[in-house]
Amino acid sequence: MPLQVATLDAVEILDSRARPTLAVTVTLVDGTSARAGVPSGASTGSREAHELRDGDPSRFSGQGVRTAVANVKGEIAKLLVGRSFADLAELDRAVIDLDGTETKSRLGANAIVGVSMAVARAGAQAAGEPLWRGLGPEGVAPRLPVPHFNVVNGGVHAANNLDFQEFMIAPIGAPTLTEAVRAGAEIYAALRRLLADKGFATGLGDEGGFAPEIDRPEDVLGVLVAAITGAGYTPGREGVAIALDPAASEFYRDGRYHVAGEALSSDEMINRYEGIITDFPVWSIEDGLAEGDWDGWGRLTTRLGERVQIVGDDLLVTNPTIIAEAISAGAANAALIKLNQIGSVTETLEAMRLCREAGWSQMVSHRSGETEDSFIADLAVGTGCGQIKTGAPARGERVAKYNRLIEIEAGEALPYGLA
Ligand code: 2PG
Ligand code: MG
Repeated sequence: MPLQVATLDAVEILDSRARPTLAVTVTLVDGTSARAGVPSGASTGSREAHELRDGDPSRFSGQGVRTAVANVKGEIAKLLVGRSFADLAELDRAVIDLDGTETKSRLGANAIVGVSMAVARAGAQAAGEPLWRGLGPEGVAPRLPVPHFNVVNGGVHAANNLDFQEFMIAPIGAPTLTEAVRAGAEIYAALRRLLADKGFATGLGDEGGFAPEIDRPEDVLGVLVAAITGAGYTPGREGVAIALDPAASEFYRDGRYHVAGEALSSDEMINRYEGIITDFPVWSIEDGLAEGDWDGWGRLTTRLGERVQIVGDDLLVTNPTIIAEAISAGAANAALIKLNQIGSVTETLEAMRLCREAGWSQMVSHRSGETEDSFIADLAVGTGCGQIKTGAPARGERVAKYNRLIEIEAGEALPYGLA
C-alpha cells in the first residue's frame, strides 16, 4: 500500500531527563494519524547520527530543538505532502537525500527519525496491522524478546562513583515475557530491600535503576546475585542471567581503563572481564572496551566471545557500514540497536538484517533520555531478534515498553526467548 502523507507536524516536548526532544505527528490521506516520540542518549558514540540542538543559550542551556521541529514542519513536510511513496524505505531515502549530509546534520537525525517512526506507525495502522507486524521483515518470525532490566546505574547515568554504567538482569529462562517482567519486578524489589539493609541509598539513576555508592563492579554483582536468589530465582541462563554495559568509552582516558581506582590496559581489562564471567552469571558484555580500541575488541571477542555475547554499541552505532566492517574484522558478535543512532527506521532494519545474515545476535535498546513512546517494543518483536533493554521495571518511560510487550503477548501467542 503506497504511503501518502496529508499533514506532518512536530512539537518540542520534554524527555525523561527534562531535556527537550520532538514529538512528530503524521496524518495520511486516508485519515490515519500516528505520533512518535524521539529518544536521546547521554553516553553517545562519536559516530552517531547528528542530534540537532538549537544552541541558543537563553533556552534550555542551548538544548532546545525548535530548529529540528521547524525542519519537520517546513522542509520535510514540503517534500512529503502530496507525494506518493511505494513504502517506508522509499520515503526514508527521499528524506535522507533531502538532508544531503553523511550524519543527518543539516535537518537533524532527531527530526528525521521522528518522521520515520511516525510514518512507520501510521503505515501499519492504515494496513490494519499492529506495528510489530508492519516492521517485520519478510520471512522473519516474530518473537517476544528477553527483557534486560537495568537495575543498577552508574557511569554518566548516575551521580555515584560506579564506573560501569549498567547492570542488567535478564530472565532468559522465564517461560513467557509476562513471567519475565514479573521476575524483573520482584528482583528489583528484593534489590531495593537488600541495598537498604546494607545502608545504601536507594535513589535512582537515569534509567530507573538504583545508584548506590558502590565502586567495584564485582561488589555490585555480588549484591545482584543475592537479589536474584532472594527473590526465589536461579542465577544463570536457565533462570535469570546478568548483562553488563560498562560503556567503557566513558572511563577510557590516555590509553587506560579507569575502574575503581585502577588504570588498566586493554588486556588487563579483558582479564578483569574473564574473572567476572568466571565468578558471576554474566552472559553478555556491551561496550566492554572503548569505541576507538578496535584491536582490543578483536582480542576481547577471540578470548571471551565463545562464552559470552560481546555487544557493540558506541562501537557500531547501528550503522550498517560500520557493522559490516566489524563483522569482517570479528570485532564483536552482537550489536546494540538504537533507532536514533542511525536516524531512520529503514537503516535500522538494514543494520539488523546484516547482523542476522552474519549470525550476530542483536539487542534492541532505548536511550537514557526517553519518552513514553513504546516503538522499540514493537521493533524487537517484529524483527524476532530475541533481546531488548529498556531500563528498570520502574519509571513510566521505561515501563511503557515492558507494558507494551505484555500487551502484545496477551493479544497473540508468540514464542518467547533468545533468537
Ligand atoms: C547505552 C544507552 C542506553 P545512552 O549506552 O546503551 O542504555 O545509554 O542512551 O545514554 O547512550
Ligand atoms: Mg551502551
